[in-house]
Amino acid sequence: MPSGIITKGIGGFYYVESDEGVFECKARGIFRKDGIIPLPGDKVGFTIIDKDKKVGNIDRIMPRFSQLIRPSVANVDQVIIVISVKSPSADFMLLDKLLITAERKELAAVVCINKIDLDVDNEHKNIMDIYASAKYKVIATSLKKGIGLDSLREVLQGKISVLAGQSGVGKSTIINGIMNAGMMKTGELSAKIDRGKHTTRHAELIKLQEGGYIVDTPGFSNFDELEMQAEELQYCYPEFRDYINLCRFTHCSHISEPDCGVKEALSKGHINTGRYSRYIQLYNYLKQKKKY
Ligand SMILES: Nc1nc2c(ncn2[C@@H]2O[C@H](COP(=O)(O)OP(=O)(O)OP(=O)(O)O)[C@@H](O)[C@H]2O)c(=O)[nH]1
Ligand SMILES: [Mg+2]
Ligand SMILES: [Zn+2]
Repeated sequence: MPSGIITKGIGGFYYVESDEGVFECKARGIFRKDGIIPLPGDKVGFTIIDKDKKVGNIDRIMPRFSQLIRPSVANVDQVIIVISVKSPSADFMLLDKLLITAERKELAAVVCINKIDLDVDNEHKNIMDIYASAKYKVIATSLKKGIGLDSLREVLQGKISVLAGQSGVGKSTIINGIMNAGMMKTGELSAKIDRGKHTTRHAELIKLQEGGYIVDTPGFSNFDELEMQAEELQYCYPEFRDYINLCRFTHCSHISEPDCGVKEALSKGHINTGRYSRYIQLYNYLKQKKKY
């Protein structure tokens, strides 16, 4: 049975990319009965109905190793969280919330600081240090100047990646830039239409030349509420992990308890104060939310 990967689904049709080309497939009723709806990113087995017209039928969906709800994509390997230093200025709370969500879903996360051409004060160096010390991979890019595209391409290669982040930071521009890299001259933004507008309702896997797929998402200023126990939040901070077992109390919240390993690390500068203060804000928010 030929196999492939669903790149998009529209109106009951699924586009399956395989060694023999892209097939327009329907999914047999059994999926509906089982409550499984095929998703972009699904690895599938399919039957060829018409080889010339490239029409087929999906018979099997391979087990998923991950599934995102928004966007609805299966088998995502990593999230690339895009921020910009200026226009719009970086929303660190949104960035941290997206990183926490990635941790909760056990997805790898990469921070991409875009528009560094506007960053006259070199603020991005500082942001890079903060998130690198929080154990994240950080890339600085300027699509306008064509900076950082090689690092980005290296990170994306062979993986299914989702781009996320605030509206206007340059997610769609990054995808267009990666797609036209060969044709795009330095200092010239791609004139291609905004893909984001087309992916608002239907997530689409965009194939990369060097292997792998990328999924655009429309930006948001309001993030989904975090859904977890306040006590679990600490485990979503990779830079806390080395210090949590040094706390005197097993159930230390790392806020007001004495002999706290995390606060000790904070005072020595091993943990960033901004990250830590947003941790407290989110912790209090989650505690408070539970009462209602
Ligand atoms: N100066 C500068 N502008 C950029 C850069 N990258 C993108 N832009 C511009 O930023 C604006 C927003 O870019 P988009 O790619 O539409 O942003 P987006 O993140 O997809 O936004 P949403 O789809 O609303 O979530 C556009 O006018 C881009 O030309 C960059 O590196 N430098
Ligand atoms: Mg967009
Ligand atoms: Zn502690």
